[in-house]
Amino acid sequence: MKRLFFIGIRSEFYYTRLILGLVGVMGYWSFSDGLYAQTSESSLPSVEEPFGQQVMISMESYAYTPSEIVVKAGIPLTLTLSNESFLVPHNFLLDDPSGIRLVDADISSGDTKAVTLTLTEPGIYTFYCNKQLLFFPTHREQGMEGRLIVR
Ligand SMILES: [Cu+2]
Repeated sequence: MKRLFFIGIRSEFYYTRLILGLVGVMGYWSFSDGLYAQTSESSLPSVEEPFGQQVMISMESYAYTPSEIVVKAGIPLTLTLSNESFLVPHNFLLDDPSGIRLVDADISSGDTKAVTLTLTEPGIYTFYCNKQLLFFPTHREQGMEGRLIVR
């Protein structure tokens, strides 16, 4: 299972964030769980992501890549969903830990859609595709599902 540890929009905004962090304009937080241990900015004060969290998810037959995503609670999250399948429609259903549907997005073959939401409760959210051709198993049953871990 592939893992994606979200670390912010590094390329474009890294230096802006670095400078803002150094002058301490917007405060900072620290993480003790090692989530940022692999980044060079881990020891520097960091500002809240001013542009939110961005995650790209590609949809194939029958999988999401990545299928496991770790994000932070309370910060807007934009999921950009791309259907890479040829002639196969997919959807993206996201349920919260108690099973309440938060996102229901249909994405046609070759299309891309962005969904923005803010998840305030830490926990394990599940996402999957329930499309189905005739009497065949659903896409979820064929492996098209994943986990969104909110910390
Ligand atoms: Cu599907």
